[in-house]
Amino acid sequence: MNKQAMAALLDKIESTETASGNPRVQAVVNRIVRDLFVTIEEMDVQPDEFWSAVGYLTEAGRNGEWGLIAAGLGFEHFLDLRMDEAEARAGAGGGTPRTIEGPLYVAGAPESLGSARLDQDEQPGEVLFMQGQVRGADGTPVPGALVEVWHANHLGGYSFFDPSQSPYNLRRTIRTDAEGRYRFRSKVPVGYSVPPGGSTDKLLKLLGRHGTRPAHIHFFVTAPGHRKLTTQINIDGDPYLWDDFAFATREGLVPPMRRIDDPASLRAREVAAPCYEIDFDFDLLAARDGLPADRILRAHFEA
Ligand code: MBD
Ligand code: FE
Repeated sequence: MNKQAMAALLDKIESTETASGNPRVQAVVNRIVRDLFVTIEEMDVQPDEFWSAVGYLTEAGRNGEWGLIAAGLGFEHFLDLRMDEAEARAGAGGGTPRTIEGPLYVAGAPESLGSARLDQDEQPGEVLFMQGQVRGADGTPVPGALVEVWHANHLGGYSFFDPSQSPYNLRRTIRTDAEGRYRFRSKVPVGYSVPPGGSTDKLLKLLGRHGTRPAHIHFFVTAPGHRKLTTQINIDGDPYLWDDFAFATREGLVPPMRRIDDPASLRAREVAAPCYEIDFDFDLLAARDGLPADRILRAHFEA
């Protein structure tokens, strides 16, 4: 189409905005509309295609899949890379790498001091112990830090979103002890896959992609005076370890998992079959002015 006519229409649309609006929203929306006009023009998007996209976006929202789509299209990891760069520019690099929160956190998990058992439902799977220390930027332990942990079950399902599990199964909040340590007992998780036939699955299929994550465990680590850390660890050896549909696997977040099978160790842990153990410490950055917000505002469910 005629370039001047397109520019004239965009100018006309923008000229209807007034100072009673929000300048930030105006600037961002104007940019997105311009970019989409250009996409439609250059890709010669047909009306059927446009309205099919509108129908798709509507259905995806109705299905509550926008968080999944944001992860699957790489937006959430992109935001992480931008935060990393902003911190590095401000001279605040280092610490345990962050990685995406994902759409399956649920607020309000039961809290305990020092240690917790996450697997409250009777379900199959190998027993996993995980433990470590929370440390500040100077390397000193952080007592009283909150370690929020959540992960999938042996079928890749998360409680709350998977109605077959009881509320808060495999979700806990652990306050670190006087030495800054946390410890939990749970079951080795299995990788999550997007709901078959859902909006995310449909889109990924059209892109010729899979919708599977490698097995992982999510964490929020918070303590006054420190930056909130949002991260995950991966279960080493998962076939999807470096083929995550959400692009969240990072160097430094794949700790070794030890197999424990000698009878004395199993007895000491009150476990009947061979189990696994992971050691992982969290190194937090110091909170200070001039860094991007670390407590990301995002809608959360509460069971
Ligand atoms: C998950 O478990 C997850 O962590 C992400 C990011 C997306 C979908 C499912
Ligand atoms: Fe997850």
